[in-house]
Amino acid sequence: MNDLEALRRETRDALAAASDSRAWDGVRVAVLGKNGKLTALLKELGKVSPEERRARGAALNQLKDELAAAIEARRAALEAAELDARLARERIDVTLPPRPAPAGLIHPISRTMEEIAAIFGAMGFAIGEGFDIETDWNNFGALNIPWHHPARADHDTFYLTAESGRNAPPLLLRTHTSDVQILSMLSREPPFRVLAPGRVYRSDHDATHSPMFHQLEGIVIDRDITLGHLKGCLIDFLRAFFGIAELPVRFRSSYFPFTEPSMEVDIGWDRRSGELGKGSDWLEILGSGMVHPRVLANSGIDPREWQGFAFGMGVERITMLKHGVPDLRPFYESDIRWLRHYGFNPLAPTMLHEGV
Ligand code: 2NL
Repeated sequence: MNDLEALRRETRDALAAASDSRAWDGVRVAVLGKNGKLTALLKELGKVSPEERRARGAALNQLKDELAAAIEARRAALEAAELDARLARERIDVTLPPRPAPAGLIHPISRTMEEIAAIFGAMGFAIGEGFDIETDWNNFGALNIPWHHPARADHDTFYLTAESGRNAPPLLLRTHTSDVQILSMLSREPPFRVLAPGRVYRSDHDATHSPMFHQLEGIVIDRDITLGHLKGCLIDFLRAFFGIAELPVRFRSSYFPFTEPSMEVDIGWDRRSGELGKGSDWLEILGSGMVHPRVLANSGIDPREWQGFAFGMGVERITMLKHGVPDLRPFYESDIRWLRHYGFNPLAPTMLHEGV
């Protein structure tokens, strides 16, 4: 019976040493397989003398059950260990903060344009578009700007002489977005309300002037439009845009060739602290007026039937005021550090119900 004891030890040692399912299967086959050692011993039982056969048979069967149980137990232990290892390897910590995804930022100029579009959109304005390259007529002539007006001088306006040729009317880079209103008056049937945001160009370059900048103009054409409509509309806009319910607004008589009467619009602020809505100083924000009857007639609208008001503002200027941006130049430098400071989250878009 010593051979059975030896097989028991040998199998138990081999099982303990089997550290994965392949090694384990090797042990199983070597013991219980068709040519396994225990199988061989059982086959040899017939050669044993009848007196010994009973006892040896019982011992062999007991050993077979015991080793089969040990092999099965080792299989379960190896499987559990492999599962544990896999769970550890594939562990996901759902409490980890997500890796920041590069989302980009909205440029403050774009943000201001969106906010203004949201405010005037709620008042029923449509967005209009024109062309950066315009005719002299759409930029100046239709707007009642005379030939001798200083804005038409070529030290103020970029003329595209090569493109327009000697006998063709001069082309230029638009100096304001008024071309949009001219095009609107030509293409729409009154009544209408159009907002015109866009790039404009002037031959001017220093710390406070860029040769390209952004403007936003608006026009309302309807029957019986009065200065009261202009004032109510612009007061509402300025209070919504700067987020100050009682923001003081002052209308001051002025002159533009395309409006009559014309008014400059100021808001109250404190010059020393720079705080808007406080103090007793005034800050010019936009220009406005009742559309000149000649401008209406120039674009095919009968001034005896229709009238309206228009206004215009510089987008950089009001952005700087609203967000305390001290310098104009970084607006066009694409410096990511500046944008990180002054830019806006694209996932938190402009929404009017929160106030802009
Ligand atoms: C300013 C002043 C203004 C307008 C723009 C306009 C356009 C047409 C007819 C009449 Cl087609 N007016 N635009 C009117 C008044 C003022 O802009 O300070 N802009 C930066």
